[in-house]
Amino acid sequence: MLHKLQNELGLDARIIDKADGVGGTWYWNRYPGARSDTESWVYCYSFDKKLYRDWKWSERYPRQPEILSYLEHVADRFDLRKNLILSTTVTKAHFNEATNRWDVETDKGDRISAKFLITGLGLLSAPNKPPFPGEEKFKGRILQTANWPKEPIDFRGKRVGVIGNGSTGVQVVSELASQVEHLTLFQRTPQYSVPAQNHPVTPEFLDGIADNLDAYFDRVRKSATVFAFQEASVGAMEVSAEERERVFEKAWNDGGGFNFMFGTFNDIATNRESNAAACDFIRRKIKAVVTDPEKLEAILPTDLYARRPLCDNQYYEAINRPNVSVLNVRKSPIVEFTENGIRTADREVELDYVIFATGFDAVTGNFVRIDFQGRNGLKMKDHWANGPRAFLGLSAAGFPNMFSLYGPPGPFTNQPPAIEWQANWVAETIRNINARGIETIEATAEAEQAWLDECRRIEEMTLFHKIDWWVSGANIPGKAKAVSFYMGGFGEYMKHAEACAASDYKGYKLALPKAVAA
Ligand code: NA7
Repeated sequence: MLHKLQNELGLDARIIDKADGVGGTWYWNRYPGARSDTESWVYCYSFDKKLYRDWKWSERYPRQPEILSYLEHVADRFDLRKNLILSTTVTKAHFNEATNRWDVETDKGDRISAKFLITGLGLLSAPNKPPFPGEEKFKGRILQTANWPKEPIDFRGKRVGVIGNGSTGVQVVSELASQVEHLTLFQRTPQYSVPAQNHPVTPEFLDGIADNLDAYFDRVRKSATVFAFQEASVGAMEVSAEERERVFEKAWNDGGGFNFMFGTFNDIATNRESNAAACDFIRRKIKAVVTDPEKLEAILPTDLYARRPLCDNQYYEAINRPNVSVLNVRKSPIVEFTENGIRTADREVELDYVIFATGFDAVTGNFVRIDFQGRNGLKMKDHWANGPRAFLGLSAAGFPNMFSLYGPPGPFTNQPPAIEWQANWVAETIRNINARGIETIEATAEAEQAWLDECRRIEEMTLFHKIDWWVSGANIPGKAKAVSFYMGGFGEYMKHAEACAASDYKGYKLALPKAVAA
């Protein structure tokens, strides 16, 4: 976004970030095992052919340091650092109706006046750390995956507890199990995970994509989920049981969580019977690896397969190791931290480290932590008290000249190519607005409501809606159950946003300066 504004539109633009470097998610999440589970060659920018050709990813699923180096490289390459304000937190951003500008304040005392305010706050960036009694007594060290220290930690010979087994917990457990003396997983809800099947990638393979970059990314963006794999067009119940088994087996061997959910059949996330077939397949695979009956009982999922699909590097093999224990904390909850470890309802576990992999106050978390105020004193946290609402996920009614990249309720996809597309859309909108001397662009309440209704209509057709998890806000006690995403696929999302721009921004109100309008 900054590249577009600074280098293409020639605007005076700044990024403010609380971290002391670029990278966002990949700055903060430095935990052992952290890596993308999207193919590297679509987990990157596509706007610059030379950049795409020059950067050679080493693996199918790159590790956190490699992704962070890429983002640092991009910041240097496009001369972005001169407009970064780092180690700085935005505390307040109020729309000033007298000047039609945003007045932004930071914890460092900056006062910035801006015509446009664009957020890139991340949907999974406000960490959730549930409080447990007695943490202050614990003599070991408490760590949080989403706020991991920069210095390396040697876990060899240590007793490590991990709380949480989502994408993050699965990566931590898989990475640390063979290093530590003993690892205890404090697990609430077992999940379905399939192999990642990570492998090195060759420069020739990446060059092949670079040779047809526009066509390749055009196909990727026109898909529903914006991944590299071919999405399925057939339902699981439309084929024979033998064919279903063959397709699942192939996806298992090809690897990738999203591939397993969306590349096998087109109704795993919408049809209960198809979903049950996928669950049955994965459960059989888990049973073939986890031989200890007690661990198997703890780790075997029974819910719908309708959360963010996970993939792993030998996770179930790690669980099966003799130095790994799994405790079911739904049955026997964590009562407190003690001097020496964690006490659950039925035992005390001695630990040197406790790692919280307990997820995020997702989707709206960072929006409600900043004092955003639109017209008539409207606070974002009040506007969104019952869940996020914003036309196209980009613009909330009452918040003029504000755009949220990958804001809610927006696309549910592999993010980088989708965000890049939105950044282009926002840049073109700003170019248009400025060229015409328009002072404000503001989503109407009707367009915002219609978009939310459409998001709800689609989400209710999916099984994702039947589960209590971060997508619905249910992982945070007291948070309103909400519709957070547009689940109609990115291809359809682009059509909505393109139609909006082509109709001179139907769904937005455009206002000329008062003097001109009069
Ligand atoms: P997730 O997927 O929200 O997982 C958080 C995990 O932490 C999950 O297993 C939770 O269990 C568990 N949790 C949360 N609170 C508690 C308490 N109080 N006690 C025990 N266990 C708890 O977060 P991730 O970071 O793994 O992944 C989030 C996204 O980041 C992911 O989709 C990727 O896109 C990147 P629960 O399932 O709620 O029972």
